[in-house]
Amino acid sequence: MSPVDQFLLEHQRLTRRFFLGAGATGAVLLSVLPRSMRAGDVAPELAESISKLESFMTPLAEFRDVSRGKPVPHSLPEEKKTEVGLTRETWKLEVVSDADKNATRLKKPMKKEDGTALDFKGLLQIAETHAVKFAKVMTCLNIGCPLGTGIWEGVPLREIIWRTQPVENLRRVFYYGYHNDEPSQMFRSSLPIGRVLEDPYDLPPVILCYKLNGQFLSPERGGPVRVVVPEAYGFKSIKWLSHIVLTNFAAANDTYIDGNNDVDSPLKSWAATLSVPKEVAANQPIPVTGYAQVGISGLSKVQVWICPKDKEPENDPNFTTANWTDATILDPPKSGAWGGDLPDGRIPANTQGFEPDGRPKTWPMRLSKVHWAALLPGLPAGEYRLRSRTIDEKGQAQPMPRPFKKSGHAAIEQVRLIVK
Ligand SMILES: Nc1nc2c(c(=O)[nH]1)N[C@H]1C(S)=C(S)[C@@H](COP(=O)(O)O)O[C@H]1N2
Ligand SMILES: [Mo]
Repeated sequence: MSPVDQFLLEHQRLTRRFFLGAGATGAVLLSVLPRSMRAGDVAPELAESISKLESFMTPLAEFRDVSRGKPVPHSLPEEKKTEVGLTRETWKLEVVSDADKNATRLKKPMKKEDGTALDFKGLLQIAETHAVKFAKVMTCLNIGCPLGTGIWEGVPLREIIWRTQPVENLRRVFYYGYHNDEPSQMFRSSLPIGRVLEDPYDLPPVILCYKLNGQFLSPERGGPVRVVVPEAYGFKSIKWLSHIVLTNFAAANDTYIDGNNDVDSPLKSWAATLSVPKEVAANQPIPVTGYAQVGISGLSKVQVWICPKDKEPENDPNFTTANWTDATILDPPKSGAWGGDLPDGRIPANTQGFEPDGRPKTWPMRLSKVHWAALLPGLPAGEYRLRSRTIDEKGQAQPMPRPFKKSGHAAIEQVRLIVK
């Protein structure tokens, strides 16, 4: 028997004793793995679950789609796409100011009518000297689970804005994409100009994105060109981009405001399970895996807690007094194992946040989705609730510090577990 298995067995006995002695509310969780797991160190039950985990980067065909429109623009036939500028050959971007009397003054707006709109070739020319790429998880503010993690490549939006030579009265950037020329279908978003011109807190820039995981952006992902806002929920990352309006209006006018959403909310940290056995035998260790979105405040821990059904602590809706135990956050993938259809499974050169050899500079990497695992000790027969939560780098436990649903999912997940 390996030392880890021995350790496990011992703790199982101890934990069971603790559980029986402490009564039904006693927490019985135990994490047995060192923070950094090496092959051979992992209990076989857990090793199997870990080997079945999804790759860190999402294969292009597995990204989930959140697109509005009747019809959704990416479903248009090829001739129509060509006609309306949804191909790389015909794409055009207008950058103008609005018609307000205190309108932003631009010396060189980019307009279709006078032939100054930006085309795809022009964008790639700017990319030759200004392209950036960074890893990011795309998450819808209104849907619980992330849509996909990838390396998004593009030109910083400010490069385009500076080329219009704005002079004064510029406080906000509005932007929208192709919407079947139907005003009611317009899906728009906005940012304060400051966020576009400067990157706070070491964030990557807001980009006009034309590649995902090294390949030109597909129509479904918003190609030819979409905006990608690194720290934001998906609704800020407008697809099929066609117009940028520079304005002196100071307030947001995002389409998502209409859904009662908090449109100034950056990504939150939170955890969920991926594999939990539905039913397990009594006194058998229980392998569990999951993921965590690493929000703006980072991730210091993922914790798990298993509780007999209906034995949750009273008057403690966030279970802060429960006996949470640390799960193991998995190490970054080895070079060659990043997935996501990246050539050779490697991180491309010059990706922000990564060393030249492809190792991430920090871990768990902010604005991405990482994986975790835990081996729960065996339990007596009964029905249980398994929960997981994140603790961010400031020590704040999920769902705090921002528990409200309309600023993005943060609720603590609960999963049913039957021990027979
Ligand atoms: N033009 C346009 N952009 C859009 C949308 C849309 O419906 N139309 N949906 C937004 C929303 S709500 C989300 S969550 C993301 C989803 O990106 P994805 O479809 O690439 O996963 O795109 C955003 N960009
Ligand atoms: Mo969304």
